[in-house]
Formats: sequence, C-alpha cells, structure tokens
Amino acid sequence: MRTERSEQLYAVARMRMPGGVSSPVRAFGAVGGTPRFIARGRGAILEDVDGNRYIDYVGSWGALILGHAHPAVVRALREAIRRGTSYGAPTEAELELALRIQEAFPSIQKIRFVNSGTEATMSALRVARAATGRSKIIKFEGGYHGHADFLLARAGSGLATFGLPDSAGVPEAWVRDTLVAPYNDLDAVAALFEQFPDQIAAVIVEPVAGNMGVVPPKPGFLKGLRSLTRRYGALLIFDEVITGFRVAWGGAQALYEVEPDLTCLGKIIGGGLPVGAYGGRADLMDQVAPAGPVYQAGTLSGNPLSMIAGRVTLEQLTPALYRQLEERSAALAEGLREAAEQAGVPVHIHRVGSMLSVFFTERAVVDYATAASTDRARYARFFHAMLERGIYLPPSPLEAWFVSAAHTEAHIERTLRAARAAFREVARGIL
Ligand code: KE4
Repeated sequence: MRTERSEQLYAVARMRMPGGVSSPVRAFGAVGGTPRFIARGRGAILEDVDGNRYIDYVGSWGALILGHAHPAVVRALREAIRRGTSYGAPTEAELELALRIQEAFPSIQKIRFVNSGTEATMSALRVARAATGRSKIIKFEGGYHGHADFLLARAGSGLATFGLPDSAGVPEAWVRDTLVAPYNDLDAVAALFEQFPDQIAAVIVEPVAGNMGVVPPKPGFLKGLRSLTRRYGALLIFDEVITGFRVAWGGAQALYEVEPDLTCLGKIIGGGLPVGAYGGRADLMDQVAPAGPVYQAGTLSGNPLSMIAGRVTLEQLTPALYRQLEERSAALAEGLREAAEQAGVPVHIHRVGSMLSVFFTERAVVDYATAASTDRARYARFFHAMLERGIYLPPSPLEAWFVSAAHTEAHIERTLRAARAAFREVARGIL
C-alpha cells in the first residue's frame, strides 16, 4: 500500500502542529505507523491522499451514523451556505433541531447548543454545581467527557490510550473535587456518597462506556446510579455524546429506561459538523444565562450549518434504519468472533447497537482496569493487518468501532474476509 503522500504531509504537519494532528488519538500513537491523510469520504468509504480506499469504522468518532457525504446532508448544506454560515443570532434551524431532539429525549425539557462534547459536559456540570450548591462530582475511571480541566482525572479515550491518568497543566486543586470510581461498581459509588453525603453535585457517566473500548453497563448499574443520586440529592448526568441517537433513537436512556436529570449530546446531532448540546429538566436549565445565573456562551453555538446538518441527519434515522444497523452490526460482531476463534486468538467482543469493540484479552472486560488488560501489541498488529486490507479501524484498542447506515452486507463480508486473515496474522505473532 503506497503511503508516500501521507508520510510527506505528516512530516511537515509534525513541524507545524503538536504531533501533526488536531486531536491526539489520530496520531496512531497506540498502533504505530503513519496516520493516513484523508482526501475524501463517501458513504462507508474513505480515500486517503495516496488514493488508498478503506471501509471506515471510525465514522469521525461516531458522528457519521449515515456515512460520509450523505446526499440529503450535502444538498441541505449546499442550499444553506448560500444564505450565510453564521449570524450570531437566533435562527429557526436551531429551534427545529431542538424540537426534534426533544421528541426523541423527553427528559430534555430545555436544551442549549454548544460546539463540542467538551463544552456540553463542562456546562452541564456547572449547572449541577449551581443547582445543588455542591462542589464534588463523581466520574468513572476510563470515562471520557472531553478535556475540561477538572474532568481529566483518569479519563478514557486518548488519555486512556496513553495511560496518562491525569493531564499535565491541570493543578491538583482543580481535580480535588473530582471523585473517580470504577465503572460498573455501584458499591464504590455508594461508598463515595457515604464519605461525602452532602457534597456531591452530580454523577456523570457514559451510560454505555465508549472510551475504554465499548463496555456496557452491568444490569442494574444505571438504575442503581439513579437511586443513589436521588437518595443523596445529587444529579445524574448521562454523557450521551456517543450513545445519543447511536444505540437507539432515544439514546441509552431509552434503551435502559433510566431518566437522567441532564443529558449531554454531540457528534450525530451535528451530522458531522461541530456541535454539542446539554439539556434536561427545565428547572435546572433555567439556571443557564440569560434565564439564570449560570454563565455559558459561544460564538458559533447553534450555527445554522451544524443545526441543519444535524436535523437532516436525524430525519433519516427511522426504525427501519435502526433495524438495518442492528442486523449489520450483529453480523459483523458474530463474524469477528468466529474469525478470532478459528484463528485461535482469544478476544472479547462487546457490542451495543452499532458501536462495538474487540478486546484482545481472555479476561471479562467490565471496567477500565480490565479493558486496559487488552493486549495492545496484538491490537496494533490486527489494526495494521486490517488497514493493509482496506479496513480503517480506530487506531486505539480503547475506542469504539462504528457501523453506519452506509455499510452494506458486502462491506461487512469484505471486512470479515480481511479479519480472518488479520486474526491469522495475530495468531502467527502469538506462536
Ligand atoms: P468533543 O469535545 O471531542 O466533541 O467531545 C468530547 C466527548 C465527550 N463525551 C464523550 C462520551 C466522548 O466520547 C467525547 C469525545 N470522544 C472522542 C473519542 N472517543 C473524540 C475523538 C477525539 O478525541 O479525537
């Protein structure tokens, strides 16, 4: 596979941008090799600057549930951009998207749009601290909620990949109120509430963890968080930046029938353009300026292009489409399981809807500690064996694969054919 152009661009990029990328996980740090500079995407296919084509399972980290350059999204944006890109004023487009999100998420009585998942979680936690008058929060080890300083305490995603429990540049004082519990461990959460009974403003959780690889909630875990937070007067915040509209039309809160007080969204609701949102109970959201004393603002918040791309995307998410995503994703996961077994490579494959992960470990994976036991060298070997065969996976064992509406049965079959060969390569490395 020729990669000269990517290599040339990467050499220059590293001189001009930290690590040559705009976000750490893209630098292939966990798998090695040269990140591919992408020239275009269409449907399930990415094409890099050397002309190599790949079936894409990153999907811009989950944002592109319809695949790349969906015709309806492109048409709507082409039309919208003629009217300008941003006015810094209210528009009907943001209201239309708000209404559609609220149809799917009844718990979101009021919503505020921002420009990233980071802003969404940071702001939701500010609301929680204002509404409760409390300072502490609980997050989970391996949970990633964006890069707000006080959340970079044993986060997931890029940080988990690099094993950096905390980031440089974050004063110890700023994470002192950030309590961390193992994911899926209700007893640990109960113990923190007993230790700080009236000091915890909120628990923030990925209702399906996607930043330590995909780790589903154990039965009762989310309902247990709901009852603990109610008992101690804390708020429950679902970070559905990945799971919102991914695992179901109404997100994980619909799938697991647990209603949080606040929800954070991103990715899919922007249709591939910059977006984030937070929302929930009206009494809480009415704390947000200018309705209330919690300040939060943003130049491009609610910009018409993101709003329109998001609305048009949600309009395509029909029950039939979710059935198709379920079928294709189940076929992929089952095929991967069989391929690994045939090659004699021990793996655990986790899937919720159209997000999934392959863990190269014999241990059951239930939290970050067990997810981190996945064999990174084997994943790196598998990643490159798949990349060479035209399959573009997340360049980290602690991220999620995403199946889009554009992935056909033929794409899945081609992926499984590559996986059979890639698992055999991994097996040869084991022997
Ligand atoms: P952004 O600020 O990157 O838009 O969203 C932060 C965020 C918040 N919550 C969850 C559950 C998330 O997964 C994310 C961002 N996800 C990562 C990858 N898993 C984005 C990819 C990257 O960092 O480059």
